[in-house]
Amino acid sequence: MEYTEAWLKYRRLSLSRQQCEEKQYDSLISYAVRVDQGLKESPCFAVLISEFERGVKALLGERPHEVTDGSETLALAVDPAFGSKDAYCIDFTQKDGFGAITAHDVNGLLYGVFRLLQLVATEQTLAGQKWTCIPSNPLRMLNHWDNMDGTIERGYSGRSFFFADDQVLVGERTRAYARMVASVGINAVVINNVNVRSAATYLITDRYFDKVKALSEIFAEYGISLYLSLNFAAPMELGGLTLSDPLDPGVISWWKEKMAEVYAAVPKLGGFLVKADSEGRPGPFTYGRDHADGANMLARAVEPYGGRIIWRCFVYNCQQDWRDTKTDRARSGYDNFMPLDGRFLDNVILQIKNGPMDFQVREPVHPLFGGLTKTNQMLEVQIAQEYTGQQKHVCYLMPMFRQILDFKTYLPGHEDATVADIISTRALKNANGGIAAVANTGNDVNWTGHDFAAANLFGFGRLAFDTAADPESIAREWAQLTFAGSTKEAIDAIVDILMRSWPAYEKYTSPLGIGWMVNPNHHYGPNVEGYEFDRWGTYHRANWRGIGVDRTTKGTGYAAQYREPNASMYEHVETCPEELLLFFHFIPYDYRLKTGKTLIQHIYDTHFEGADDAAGFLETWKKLEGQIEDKEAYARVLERLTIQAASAIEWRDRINTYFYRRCGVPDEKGRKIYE
Ligand code: GCW
Repeated sequence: MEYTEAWLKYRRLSLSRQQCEEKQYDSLISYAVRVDQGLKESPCFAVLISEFERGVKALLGERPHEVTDGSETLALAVDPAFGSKDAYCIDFTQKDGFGAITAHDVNGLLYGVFRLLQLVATEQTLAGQKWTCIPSNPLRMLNHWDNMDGTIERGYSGRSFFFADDQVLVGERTRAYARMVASVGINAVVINNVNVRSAATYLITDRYFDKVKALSEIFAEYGISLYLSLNFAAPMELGGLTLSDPLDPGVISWWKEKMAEVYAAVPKLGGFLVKADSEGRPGPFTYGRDHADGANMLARAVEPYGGRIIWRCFVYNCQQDWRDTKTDRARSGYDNFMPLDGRFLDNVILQIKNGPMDFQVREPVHPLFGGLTKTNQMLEVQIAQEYTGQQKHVCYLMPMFRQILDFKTYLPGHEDATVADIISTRALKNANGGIAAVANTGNDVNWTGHDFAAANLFGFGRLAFDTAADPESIAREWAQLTFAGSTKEAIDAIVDILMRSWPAYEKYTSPLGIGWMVNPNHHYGPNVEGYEFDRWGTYHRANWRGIGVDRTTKGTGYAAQYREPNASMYEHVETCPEELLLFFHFIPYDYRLKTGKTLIQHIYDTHFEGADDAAGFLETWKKLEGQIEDKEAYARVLERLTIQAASAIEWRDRINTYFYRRCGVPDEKGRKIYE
């Protein structure tokens, strides 16, 4: 086996005929298609029918057949009057023994089919039930950081299945991937790393057009648009120009011609993702231009083809001096992009990381959300667990993402607008918006290294489709689908581990929102001062008195970038949410938290608790031996939980020892802290 089917196993149900009838699964066997002839020719249509037949056959043991004489028990229908793009409704309430999936379009019908199969696979009763699903976000995207040599930047699941040896790979696994992510509603994928170097710069040349086109066509069958990351210096590297100034007429016409060529060869391309002026990548700053100049120049070049430019806001000074306490990396996104609000063209979307730093286990929400009022925006999260255990530790991120999506931004004129309202285009009435995740897949047999990390891939798709979805329900559904055939006790335990995993990871790593404390470069494992004297702007400022960064008006002023009342909330120690206390304030070790504990005691306690939690996950798993049907998955998870438990102890001891040595205050409970 080269790869698992992940949550698409469709294990044959062990229900009696009567149970199937009670749940109304018998109505899946004869179906009629109510779809216009033109739409039937769309690449996605054949796929959705074959998915439906294949899934029902696998689950119920009988292949459904199409009827045209009105005797069907299930209708698969496209009705453009229903909902909006990609929407579907699964309805088993209309008349006895009859069901329907009605979708706005063919892609919506594909999503409806996958969802119906997932409902059956988890043995839900269809009779009398209705599921109406209108996607929250227009764009539901995965960003792969795959390099053309086959490595993956921040990849923890093996090598790339899109590239090897500077070639584009198109094969069975491409299709299996597209199918898997489409089954949870993903509709856009960037296949190459945002750091576009060497061969990847040539993805927009005839060296790769055939393969890129083939890939885009497979993706299209699953309703997915292919996007590429772009090198801003391509006019120089490919075109032999002496500059890539976005206002230079030669550069402008080079891009126009280039895009004409690209879209002639790959007409289905959705557009491009751009990382510019960030961590050494080229960009408009070199020419004294700003990011609106850069993004709009490209946007004009792709506009005739319906293309989009997704422009990242991860722009900061990575040559900082740790002695400088005024420059604050957290401020940089807002400082660079807020003055440009309103200048971006309609087919530009700014892609903003969830927090102002870089995917730490806890960060405040990026202040550009709610700041920008006239700009298309996308949220960028990271399911590749760069800073959350690198898929060796279990860290289920949907509870974190829900908090981010639900954050109230106080967008002017829309007092209740959350991040979800902004990116979905509901609050701003933008042309474009959505959510992207840095992907966590590779060519490992289980796709994601840790079997449990697939819950983040599944969950991200589900949450992107429905930003109000409940993380625990998502986890349960994922566990039931992936570990089909295992005991109820096992499923419950998996859900419990997932739901406790982010809090556990937060407890045994850096405290109260301060972040970092990881080993430089690879970012795995504890190193309290690993980034303290470095150039990356990632400091915790711990000394003998306390720890934390003063980001109030007396400090770097970052807190003031938020809309009121958020700015005041963060400005004052009393109102700052405690989980972010050290992000915003320098706090003495003897400061009393709301629990009545001192800061130092809180640090000790959480680190002991977190390591105990990780040990508990392993114990639980050991007790489940024999209750997980897939023995190989059981063994893989056992190995990872063992690594995590040991690593959590290392984190606990290093952090506790560091602070004990700093302040000399002993643990009230007298537990072992190394001198
Ligand atoms: O800080 C980081 C990661 C880089 C990544 C960058 C980004 C792709 O460590 O590996 O580069 O974020 O988001 O651009």
